[in-house]
Amino acid sequence: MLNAAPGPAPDATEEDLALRDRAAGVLRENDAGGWTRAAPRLYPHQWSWDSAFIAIGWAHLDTGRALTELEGLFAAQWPTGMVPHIVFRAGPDHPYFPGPEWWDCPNSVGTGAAPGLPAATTGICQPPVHALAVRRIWELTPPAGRPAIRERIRALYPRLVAWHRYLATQRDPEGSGLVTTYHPWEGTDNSPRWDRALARIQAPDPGPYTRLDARELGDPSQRPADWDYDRYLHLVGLLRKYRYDDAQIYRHYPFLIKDVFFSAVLVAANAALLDLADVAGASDGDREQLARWLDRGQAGLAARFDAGSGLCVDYDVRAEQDIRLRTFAGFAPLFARALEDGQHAGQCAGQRDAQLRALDSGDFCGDPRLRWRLLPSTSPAEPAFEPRTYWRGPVWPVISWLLTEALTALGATARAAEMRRDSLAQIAGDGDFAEYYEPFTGKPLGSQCQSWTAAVTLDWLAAPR
Ligand code: 2M8
Repeated sequence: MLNAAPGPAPDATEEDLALRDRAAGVLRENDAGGWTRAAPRLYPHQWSWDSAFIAIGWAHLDTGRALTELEGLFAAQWPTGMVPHIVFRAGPDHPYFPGPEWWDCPNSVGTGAAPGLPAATTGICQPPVHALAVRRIWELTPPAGRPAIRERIRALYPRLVAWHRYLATQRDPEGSGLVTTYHPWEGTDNSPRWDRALARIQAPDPGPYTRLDARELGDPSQRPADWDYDRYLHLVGLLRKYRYDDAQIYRHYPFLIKDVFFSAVLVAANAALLDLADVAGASDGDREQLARWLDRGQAGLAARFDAGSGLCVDYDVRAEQDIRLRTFAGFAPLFARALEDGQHAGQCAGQRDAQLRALDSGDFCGDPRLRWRLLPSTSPAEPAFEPRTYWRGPVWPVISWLLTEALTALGATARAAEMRRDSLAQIAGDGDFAEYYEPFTGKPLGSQCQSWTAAVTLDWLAAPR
């Protein structure tokens, strides 16, 4: 556990306290009343994994408010158990493209979701960070607040289990322990991990559409290309055609990826739900099921580990091909935080050391050109690397946060502390809680006042330096 008490760390400096105030100010400013905009202008709605990180930030200010964030998100959960990637809550004054009409989920029959869908949503999902957030909320709840928070966690817990069940079954019909993703928007949009799979897709002209993102940022080079967007929209059209029915999608749809990063988050999240089992009064059946999913996930990641590179390898289900690229996702076994105990301990100990070596190698954090020794989203040694373009090179604080948590859990506490210090220095520098950072110059990029950046800042600041 990193931060056992709410509030700033006991050894916080004046600068830390000022940064904390600013981070809290971003969450308060983006608070839309029980839910938080992912960013004030670029992302005006409620995003799934953003909400989880945001709840971690809120937990340092008000654990009740933190839980409200997740309760609102899970109120939009689909009958299948899927937690949608966006809940469109902002209303017409806050335009976002593509909006609910592109997804047309209320007319989806395959899921049985419509017409009883509780909210306008998209029809895909994002990494399941939510259980990590609930665990943090519980850790930070002061004794006097525990009875009320416990009741609310008890009520939310079955929804979390249903969410994990959806991922472990509908998204893994092979029982491989690895989650199949359907769309680049299921986490790391224009990561080069998807390039080959997208290049195979013959996207017919999607017709005229107006992107708001590039206009909002004023610099299209920081965003996915139109080539990407044509394919993203084409894939949404296909998902609509298959009525968001997982069985149909699996049969006909062209973009199915065993995503090792997404799978790793599920492993860590299953462990978090097991940690919360007593608090939530989980049944024996749920506990056994969660332990099985955790074990299967760990085995699935171990099977995708490449000893030569020390990295974990995604798999393109349709093309039946490995996706061998040096990106942050290669550290999936670290992100899973489950390398030391359990059934696969022997196998995993070797992987842990290899991963730690790869992390600080010249391909990643050991590249001498880096402003800070922080993990870039794509290795600068990779031909696809672009230092300013979204998930193709920049450093993302939320990924750094998942990594510092993982390193701490795995006992690499000195490296975790260094990464936390560097991340805080990065955020405290230029800019205003940027979405992502140029790895060589440290320049803030993307949206400013990004909620999840402020949220992880609050969490980092609560840990002793
Ligand atoms: C980014 O994705 C959205 C689409 O979902 C976009 O580019 O418009 C990604 O970084 C995603 O992971 C994140 O959840 C979202 C909101 O921060 O923005």
